[in-house]
Amino acid sequence: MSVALRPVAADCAEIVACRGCGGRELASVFDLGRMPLSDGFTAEAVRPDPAWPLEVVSCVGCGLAQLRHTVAPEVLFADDYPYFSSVSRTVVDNAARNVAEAVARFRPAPGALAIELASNDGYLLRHARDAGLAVLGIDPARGPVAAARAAGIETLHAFFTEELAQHLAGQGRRAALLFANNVLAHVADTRGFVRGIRTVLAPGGTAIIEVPYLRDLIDHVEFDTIYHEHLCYFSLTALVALFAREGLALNDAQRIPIHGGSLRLFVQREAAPSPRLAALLAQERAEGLDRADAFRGLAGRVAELRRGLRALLDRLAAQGARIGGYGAAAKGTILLNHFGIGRGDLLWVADRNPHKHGLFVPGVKLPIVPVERIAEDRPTHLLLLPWNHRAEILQQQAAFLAAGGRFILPIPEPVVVEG
Ligand code: JHZ
Ligand code: ZN
Repeated sequence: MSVALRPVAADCAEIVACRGCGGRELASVFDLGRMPLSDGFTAEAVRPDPAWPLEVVSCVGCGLAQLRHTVAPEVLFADDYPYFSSVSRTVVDNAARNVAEAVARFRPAPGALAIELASNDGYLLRHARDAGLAVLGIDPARGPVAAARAAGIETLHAFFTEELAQHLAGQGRRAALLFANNVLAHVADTRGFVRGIRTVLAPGGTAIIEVPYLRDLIDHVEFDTIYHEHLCYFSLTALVALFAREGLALNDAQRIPIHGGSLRLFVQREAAPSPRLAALLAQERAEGLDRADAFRGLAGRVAELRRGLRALLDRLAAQGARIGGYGAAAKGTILLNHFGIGRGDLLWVADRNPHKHGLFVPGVKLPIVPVERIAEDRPTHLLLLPWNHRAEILQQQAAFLAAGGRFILPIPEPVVVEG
């Protein structure tokens, strides 16, 4: 492990140095206090859920924003990890486009190997296989791995580490294309993970990595994407330095709308920076996104959001509204807990993922129910927690809207949407 840690509890440790550069000067920039685990859904209706410190610090040396505390990965990504990528059409469509564009641009030989780190239920590698590539998924969560295997995608049930990368490279299994979506921010050993990518990349190969973009988090007040699973909040500046330190070149980056705004990174062994990359880096410098300054004002905007949403819910309740939650997203756990929205405010949270039904949102203990309950209980309003899937969900809930139902969008400011 290349990160210096000081244990603060059995399953929680504090970093003493930056995850990216090892620098020791870490400035506190945003603090949510103690929060339950965002994906820690359980069937326990009463007993309080464990909560852990959730504080963002910014490295004075390299500008990398990161959590001060690391909850043990075995606790975060336990065997009952409930996230299945294929539940979201937006996620699957984005993956399909990503693969098609990568094949067209980098032209891997037919039958060349595509590896995906955190391959989940095979939502991306299915498309790589259909494009004529050999595929190998790697993921630590049992349920999604079983789903991927059932779909015929060879998948290793494991955390991706430098050791695993060496093992694969030793077997001659190196990737012409390596995909890693929404996983780099999740790994505690950031540098070891990047070294693993270097090891498992074939000569001439390209790693295509998607991460939520700090710029979008700040611009759209997406504070609820700050949770224990997300250890880093990346600017492009910090990413370029991170890869360079491990002998890789971040050559190109593209902004994409997924998950509230992400970066798609193109990483290779040889340096060949694109003009697009240079422009994005210059913009970060001009706007202070490469420094602790990025977070200035965020806490105030979140407090304002909280006041606005609470006032809206209270006003609606006073008018006799019956409000449900839609989508038991990880980010919803943070929004509900930080804003103190619970059983007194919402009937339940409806979700399409059957693995979450019968469980409770951590902390606030709202029950998670199938989406059919919307038609049965006929709430007047639905608070949309996965605001990132807004278009898909509004379309899917056209009948609710047509019957006079309304959605409440919490971010970047509370608004009520009618059909
Ligand atoms: P969604 C997850 O966050 C967890 P979450 C993780 N830590 C991460 O990094 C990001 O993804 C990328 C439901 N739903 O995608 C399914 C419907 O019910 O915003 C999910 O429970 N109906 C790995 O959990 C939740 O909403 C629908 O039509 O915040 C969406 O969660 C759709 C589209 C979703 O990610
Ligand atoms: Zn640093």
